[in-house]
Amino acid sequence: MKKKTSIFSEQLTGIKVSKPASYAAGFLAIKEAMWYLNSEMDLKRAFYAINRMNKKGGFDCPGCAWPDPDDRRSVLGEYCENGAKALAEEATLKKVGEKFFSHYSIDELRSWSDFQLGKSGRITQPMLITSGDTHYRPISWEEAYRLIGNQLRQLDDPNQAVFYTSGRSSNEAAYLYGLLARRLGTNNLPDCSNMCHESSGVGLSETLGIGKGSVLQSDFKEAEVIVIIGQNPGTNHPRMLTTLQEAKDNGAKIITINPLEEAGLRRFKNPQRPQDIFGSGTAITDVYLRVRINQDIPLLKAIMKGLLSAHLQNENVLDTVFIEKYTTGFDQLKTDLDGYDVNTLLRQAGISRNVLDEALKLLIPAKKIIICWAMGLTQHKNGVDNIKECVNILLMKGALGKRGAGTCPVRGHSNVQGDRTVGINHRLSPDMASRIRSKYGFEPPLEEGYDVVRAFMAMQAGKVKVFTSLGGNIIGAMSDTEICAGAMQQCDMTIHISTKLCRTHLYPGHVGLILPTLGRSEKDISRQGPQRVTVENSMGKVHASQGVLNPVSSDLMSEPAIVCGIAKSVFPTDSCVDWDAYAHDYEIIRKDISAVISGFEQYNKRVAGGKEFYLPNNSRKLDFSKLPKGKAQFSVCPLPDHALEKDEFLMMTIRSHDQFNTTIYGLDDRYRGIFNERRIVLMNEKDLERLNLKNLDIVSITSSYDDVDRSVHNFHVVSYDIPIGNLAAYFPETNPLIPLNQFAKGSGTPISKSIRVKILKS
Ligand SMILES: Nc1nc2c(c(=O)[nH]1)N[C@H]1C(S)=C(S)[C@@H](COP(=O)(O)OP(=O)(O)OC[C@H]3O[C@@H](n4cnc5c(=O)[nH]c(N)nc54)[C@H](O)[C@@H]3O)O[C@H]1N2
Ligand SMILES: Nc1nc2c(c(=O)[nH]1)N[C@H]1C(S)=C(S)[C@@H](COP(=O)(O)OP(=O)(O)OC[C@H]3O[C@@H](n4cnc5c(=O)[nH]c(N)nc54)[C@H](O)[C@@H]3O)O[C@H]1N2
Ligand code: SF4
Ligand SMILES: [Mo]
Repeated sequence: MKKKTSIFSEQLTGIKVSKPASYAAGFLAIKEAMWYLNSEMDLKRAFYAINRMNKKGGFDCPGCAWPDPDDRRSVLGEYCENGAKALAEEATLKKVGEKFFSHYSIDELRSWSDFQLGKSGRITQPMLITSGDTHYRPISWEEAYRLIGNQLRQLDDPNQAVFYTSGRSSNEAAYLYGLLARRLGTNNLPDCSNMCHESSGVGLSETLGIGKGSVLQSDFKEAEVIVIIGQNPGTNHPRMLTTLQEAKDNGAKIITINPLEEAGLRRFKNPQRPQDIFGSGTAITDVYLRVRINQDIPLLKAIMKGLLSAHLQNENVLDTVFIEKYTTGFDQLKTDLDGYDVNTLLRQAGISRNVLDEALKLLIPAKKIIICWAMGLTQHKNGVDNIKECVNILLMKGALGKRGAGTCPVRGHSNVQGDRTVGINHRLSPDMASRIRSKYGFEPPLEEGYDVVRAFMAMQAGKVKVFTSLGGNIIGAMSDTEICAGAMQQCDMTIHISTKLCRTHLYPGHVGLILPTLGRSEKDISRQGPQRVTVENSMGKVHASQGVLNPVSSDLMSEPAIVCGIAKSVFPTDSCVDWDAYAHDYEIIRKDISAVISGFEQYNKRVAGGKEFYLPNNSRKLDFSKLPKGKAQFSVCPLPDHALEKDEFLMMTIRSHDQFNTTIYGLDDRYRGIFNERRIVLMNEKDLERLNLKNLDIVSITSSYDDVDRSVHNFHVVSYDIPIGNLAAYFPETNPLIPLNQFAKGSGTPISKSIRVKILKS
């Protein structure tokens, strides 16, 4: 058996543990936010920026995609602890320039942890490295574009180029980037969605005809029951807790489905409510279903069986009028459910009958139900089916297309949804293809391009010559870290448009370029004057974002300008696209988006003067005319089966409270009671005993797929309240355990939440 080991630093940092927290936020959240801001910049700069974040006329938080309130903005500030950390990380005054790169070789930097890499500071000028070099060195923008142009013009086939996007770009930059790829002739546009909510996109599109959620933030105020499944909002979408608190004030009940009892889902002390700071706050969850990892399908089936049998006794439980009018496939679903025994389903899910009954007691009378979910559902082999089961429940109850009800996939990166809407997709829709054709007069490629997994498989096979990334840290974020890093080094050229140093920069192709760009919080002033960009939040609302800080370096370019610079290096005189005009005046970009992307009519006017608008959403209006039978689809999904060996566990890779994906803000995971260490694996006490391990022992974690062992070493095992047979550890450190060919059926999302592993004492 071949053994693979990790390329991440395996150094331990000195763990401390305490009891997990019993609530989220509170006064400590304010203190932490201030501490982080102060550690990266002076308080004057910090206050100036944070008071303009998420405000009309200011800039959009570079953290998650949770929406700002529709109606009012709090005078105390519209941000959370983790939004402040995101700002601190971006607006830091620490810099990595020529001196830094001439001092540290890439070999040396590879031995650094992601925490150390990220904390080194903002990249201030374009950098170049070529085969055989030990260090990055500065290069001018002109020279960088010249190299890129030569390389891209030389390709035998445009499909030898890949254009990756992370979800922090603006609509304007993302639109141009997609246009550039298509102008070249490729749909190779993988993006972070492929590792994230792709399963939601596929599951929702197949059942409801749109890959986005249906609810608005205001729906939470009217919901009777909110289900939160596979999501940890206290850390990853902290202001969602305010929305949930308001929902509870209005009488909503909350059912949580999660293997871990996350602090934010237990209780919330709103830092903006004095009575919460000094009092006990709001209990969030009413019924907590501690499901075993990836056993949501048996649990959801048990819930559906419960609803069906309640309906037999009282005909008001299911919305039969809705089912008849708007859906298809209900009879097949009923027949399928008849084949399962509730007790067997519950045993598989690890849930007791009593707790199921408590959840049913809330769901049976409810007419207005919202289901919220995130990575706990999408990053499994059956990620798409997980989403379809949630849709089944909503359709049975007619909980769609009315106030207080619907689907709520909670998006990750702040503009990941917008990037997709404006064309970052490895599939080009016929509608957009024909609009590109008529707007620009060139023929866009129609064949499907690579998603992230396929891009790396193609790279491994030597089929990719140029890899470009618009943000992100693909080597840190992807599965099979070593394989992917090796594959990327085989490219002729890698081009990374980035704000900060990350692991991806350390595995360049034969020619490696880093092109430094402005962050959201920074002023973007082109020769036409100050520019604004636009973004779309998790609920389909589009609004403007304008930076307020002076850029950390005068040598930074905006993302739209860089994309145009690359385009002009390939097409110096382009008769189809006026890249020069786009680079300097984003109103022109938006005007053309109006013509190419449906839903953006009169774009400039609709975002002028702080205005915002919602994009069309067919599932909100119960219009399923684009689906095969013109109706929403019920689905029949099989049960998951992991066929674990006796000494194997199922492991989920999750986020600590002090990280944003591969950006490590700090080494604590306060709510889970873990401090100063990221190399940990959470394990049930009974499993510790069974393996003869003591709390905090050092272990290795190994996965075995297709006869290949992949191992990571030096992890503290931490005794934790997690289901027996399940483990949890942080990503990215555990990404080397996930084989590239293990991904969700139908969506290609790596199986980051259900990896089969063994634990060995070191
Ligand atoms: N501060 C901060 N904010 C972020 C991010 C960040 O890293 N840091 N990342 C952003 C991004 S890109 C995204 S996609 C989102 C991610 O937001 P989340 O999806 O909330 O993030 P994860 O930490 O991956 O947590 C998933 C949750 O799912 C649970 N879970 C895991 N497996 C299962 C399962 O099989 N079934 C069920 N029911 N639950 C399960 C875990 O216990 C955990 O509570 O957050 C965004 N916001
Ligand atoms: N095992 C495991 N793996 C996972 C996940 C998991 O739960 N488990 N989650 C997956 C998910 S949900 C996601 S979304 C992906 C995330 O994958 P990515 O989006 O690729 O990763 P990030 O860590 O968010 O990217 C951070 C980098 O983006 C750059 N950056 C930051 N701001 C900007 C900006 O404004 N402009 C530009 N150009 N660059 C910027 C910085 O250089 C920074 O280092 O990871 C996935 N990987
Ligand atoms: S909830 Fe998300 S978008 Fe809002 S301030 Fe916090 S991190 Fe930023
Ligand atoms: Mo994500």
